[in-house]
Amino acid sequence: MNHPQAPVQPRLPAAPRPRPRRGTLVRAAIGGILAALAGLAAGAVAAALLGTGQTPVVAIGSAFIDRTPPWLKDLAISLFGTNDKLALKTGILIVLLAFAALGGVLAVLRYVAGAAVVVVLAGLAVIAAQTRPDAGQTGFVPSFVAGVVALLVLRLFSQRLAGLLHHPDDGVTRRGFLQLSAGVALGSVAVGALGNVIGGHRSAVTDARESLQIPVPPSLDPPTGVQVPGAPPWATPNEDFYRIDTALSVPLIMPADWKLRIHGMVDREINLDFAALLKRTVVHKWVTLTCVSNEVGGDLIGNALWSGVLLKDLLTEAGVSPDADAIQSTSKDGFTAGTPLSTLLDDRESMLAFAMNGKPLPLEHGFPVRIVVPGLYGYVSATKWLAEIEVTRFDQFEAYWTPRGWSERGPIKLSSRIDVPRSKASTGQITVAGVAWDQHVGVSKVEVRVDGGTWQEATLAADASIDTWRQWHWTWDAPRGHHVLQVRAFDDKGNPQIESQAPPAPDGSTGLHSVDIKVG
Ligand SMILES: Nc1nc2c(c(=O)[nH]1)N[C@H]1C(S)=C(S)[C@@H](COP(=O)(O)O)O[C@H]1N2
Ligand SMILES: [Mo]
Repeated sequence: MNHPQAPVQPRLPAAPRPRPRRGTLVRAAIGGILAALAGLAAGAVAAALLGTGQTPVVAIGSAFIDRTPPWLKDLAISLFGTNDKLALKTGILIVLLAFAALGGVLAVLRYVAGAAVVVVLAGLAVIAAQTRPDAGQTGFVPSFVAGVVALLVLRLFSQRLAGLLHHPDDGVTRRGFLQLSAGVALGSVAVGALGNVIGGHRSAVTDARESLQIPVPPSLDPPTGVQVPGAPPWATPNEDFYRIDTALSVPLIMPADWKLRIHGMVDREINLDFAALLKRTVVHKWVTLTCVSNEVGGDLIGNALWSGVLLKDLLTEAGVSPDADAIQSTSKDGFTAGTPLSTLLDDRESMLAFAMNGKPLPLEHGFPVRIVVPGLYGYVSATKWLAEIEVTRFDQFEAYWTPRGWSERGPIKLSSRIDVPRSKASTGQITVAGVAWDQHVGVSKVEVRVDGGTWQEATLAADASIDTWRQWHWTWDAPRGHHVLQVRAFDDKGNPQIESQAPPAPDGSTGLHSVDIKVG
């Protein structure tokens, strides 16, 4: 018997993989390069807007410099002299673009393959940026933005060019490629130019800051402070100082352009420029700044030596109306704070500060002039990039955070924090240490307890003034196992800090800082 005839399957030869023509590959490589340039331009704008110098090329370059052996550095300097940095950047750019060209070619054959090249390059830049000591929280953003933009543009190119694989002579696709290339090139130039303008302005302000001559404090040495390994120092270095503000990009103000107007309920309006400010009597004072958003145990707090001019002197000169009870201070970027006049006129030395730890204010911390008021949270007092002070009444205005759910007044609350240990310790005698603060009130005692046991008195470091935080330490004979350490502070009158837990809003967190320690 015959088997029923199986239907004949015509055996087609495998479809010939289109062999890309050289012209198509060249276009693909150009597409890859243009995608990378578009990404780099976007990254430059992001870096300029964020006020970090961390463009993707700079990030990679810096990481490279950190890892360069000395002999290679010497060789580079002997080859390129003072142009060694430019040479490095050019070199990095060439290597990046070479890989981008490869990515472009791969993307036409298979988009994911090309995309992978972009992801690896951008990923390296992100890692490089984020491992810089000055990365902050946003250091990675420009490289990330660059990667995303490059991926999108690469996708456009690969879609356009895929057609040419099959129909190499398709004129429409070729024209499409040309149009896309021209568009991306023009767009990148425009965006890159924008980044340059913003970045250029920033470097002009940075240069002005670096060449400023300001009255220096007699000493930068902290008047107090014990350094326990692992705990933050008593004096917070500028680059470690927490930063909180609503500014998406750092306001850039040339000292020569800075002006302050003090007006409102005063007898005489005062207009000050930076030179006039520096000619006045300058005070230098250690003050611990705290953010109202600081959670119990949090790190939105820092201590610095501020140099500036007393607000009391300026306001007295202006002649404040007896009916006024507040100032509304306004920054260059429109942020406002409402501060009780009493805290500016009493003896706490509230100031218009122009220097932080002996250096002109860093751009992020309010360059060229900000307010510092001991004892008040930053949101009701510490206006950075200061532009205007209006003497007024609290019933006449609402400052920035008040309609947003935060209290009109913001005196700092008594609080304390454990800095070491935070999670692990070895058995035996160990040092438990931290800080306690109640600015312009003062801390008189700190106590520690283990596993809810009896409170034991810690040793306080010498008192600098009531306007700074106070370090404390306590020796613990730590037994093996899991233990809970807690701290509480007392103010100058012997009142303990509030133990009940409250979140930061509306006027500052309360509760005791507890840490779980694994001893062993
Ligand atoms: N111009 C301006 N100043 C500002 C703010 C702001 O958003 N904009 N935030 C305030 C808040 S909430 C705090 S806690 C302090 C933080 O100062 P720092 O960033 O120098 O630590 O600045 C204050 N000054
Ligand atoms: Mo804040």
